Order: sequence, then C-alpha cells, then structure tokens
Amino acid sequence: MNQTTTQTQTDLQTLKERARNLRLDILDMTTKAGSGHPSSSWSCVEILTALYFGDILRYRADDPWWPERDRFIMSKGHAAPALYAVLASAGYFTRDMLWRLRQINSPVQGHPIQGMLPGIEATTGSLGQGLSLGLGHVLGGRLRSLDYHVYVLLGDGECEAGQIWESAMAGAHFKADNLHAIVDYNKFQETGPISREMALEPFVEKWRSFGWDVREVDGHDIQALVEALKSVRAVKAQPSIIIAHTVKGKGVSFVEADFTFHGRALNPEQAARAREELLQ
Ligand SMILES: Cc1ncc(C[n+]2csc(CCOP(=O)(O)OP(=O)(O)O)c2C)c(N)n1
Ligand SMILES: [Mg+2]
Repeated sequence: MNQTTTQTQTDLQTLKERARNLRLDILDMTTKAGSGHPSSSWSCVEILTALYFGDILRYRADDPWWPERDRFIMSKGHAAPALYAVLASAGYFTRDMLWRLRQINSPVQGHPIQGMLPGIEATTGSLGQGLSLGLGHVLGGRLRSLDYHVYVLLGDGECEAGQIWESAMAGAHFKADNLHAIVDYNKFQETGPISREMALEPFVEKWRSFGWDVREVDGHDIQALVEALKSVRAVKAQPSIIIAHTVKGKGVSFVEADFTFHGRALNPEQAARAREELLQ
C-alpha cells in the first residue's frame, strides 16, 4: 500500500468516526429533550459529515458570516439535531449547547432559526422552502460577484411540496450552476412510505426533465458522497442534484425498522440499546 492510499484510508476512518460521534450526540440530545427527530437526523449524518469535514464546504467557524463562504441550508429543518451536532463539531459553538435542545428560551430550538446560533444560514422547518432560499443566495451572490456554492439538503417527503418544483424550474431557468441540492432519499416521510403517501418516482427523470444535472449515490458511503459533492461544483450552466439513497434511522436497527419513530425520541431503555449498537 503506498502512502497516498494509507493517508486516504486514515481520512476515511476519521470521517466515519466523526459520523459515529454525531449519531451519539443526536441520540443524547433527543433523549435528554424527550422529543425531536432522531431517525430523520441519523439518516443524513454521512451527508453532513462529507459536507463539513470532507473538504467540500468553504467555511470559517470563527467568522460565520464570511461573505465568500459556501452556504449550507438544512431545508428538512426537523433534522435540526444533526445540524446542531455537526456545527458544534465544526467549532461554531461549544458542545454544551447541544444539551439545551428544545428547552424554553434556548437558542437550540426544535427547528433551526437563523441568527440564534452561528452557522445557521436559514430558518427552516416549514418544509419546501430551502431550495428557493438557496437559489436566492445564488442569485444574490451573482449580483455581488461572489462565486460561493450553495448546498441544500431536502427530504424526500419534502419533495412532495409544490414549492420544490417551482424552485426546480427557476434554478434551471437561471442556470444556477452554483446551486446543489441533495435529497435524503430514505423512502419514508412522517406518516408512511413515500410510495404510498405521494410517489416521487421516476425521480431521476423528473429532475432531468426540469434541466438539472442528476446523480445518485449511496447516502451512507462517505467517500462516494465526498466525490459526488465535489464533482457537482464543476457542472456548468445547470443546477445539480445528488439523490442520496439512505435509510431512515440509520445505525440503530429497531429504529430503521419502524417509521413511527419519526418525531419520537427514544426512551431511556431504547437509548441504552441504541448506544450499544452505535458503539459496536
Ligand atoms: C410545510 C410542512 N408540512 C408538514 C410538515 C410536518 N412534517 C414534519 S417532518 C415531515 C415529513 C418529512 O419527511 P421527509 O422530507 O421525507 O424527511 P425525513 O424525516 O424522512 O428525513 C412532515 C410532513 C412540515 N414541517 N412542513
Ligand atoms: Mg424521508
């Protein structure tokens, strides 16, 4: 094995370790709060790890409003615990903040609020709006001759919202090649399987027909995510989307198997079992 390969594997190992720690933080935050969305948060842990630690996003945790920063918008705002965990891990604020999730008057609310904590680019939680916000950032950057990139994480259930498809049209119309959507395609929304509630398929073809560059990836394969997130930056004259195939509740078997964990924290006994699985 040559040195480059060894280095890459070490990096990948570090990223996997980070992902595991984020899962543990999400478990602890939501269990302590007694509410929140652990399964939606675990679903997107590798995506966030790749973005923040895989050398994708340009950001300065000590200068959160640096004008040239890349923007990340957590459009599926109910996965706020995942966002808070990754921002703390990246150094935007201290980890003790995490344990204030969902407390009255806490800046760590159940859904992210812009301005409450450094690193939160947008107030989200009302699903369907983040892609439009992202496009606004791209067009604003154009006016100011800033070439930052904007990544927006969408839920698959969220893609049932009409506003997503307005922004899909507008993004292509404005040739927003600095706009990159990622869909956390875990095949479930709040009340059941996407295929039953409001089918999205043929999903890839839909985005292509709207004029987007589309690629699919295993949403838990950090290396594949890093490559995809990097390569979309080179797309010209059209926005891009990465459809990341994921498992809702990834990492904890009994949560993966039960979509009713949406919006439900684990009880202390379940949390202990989850911790054991995550530490295996
Ligand atoms: C406009 C709007 N309608 C309904 C809801 C309630 N809601 C919260 S999460 C959710 C399901 C989202 O599913 P998905 O986008 O697939 O996210 P996942 O949790 O699977 O990652 C719904 C319907 C909301 N937050 N906003
Ligand atoms: Mg979903």
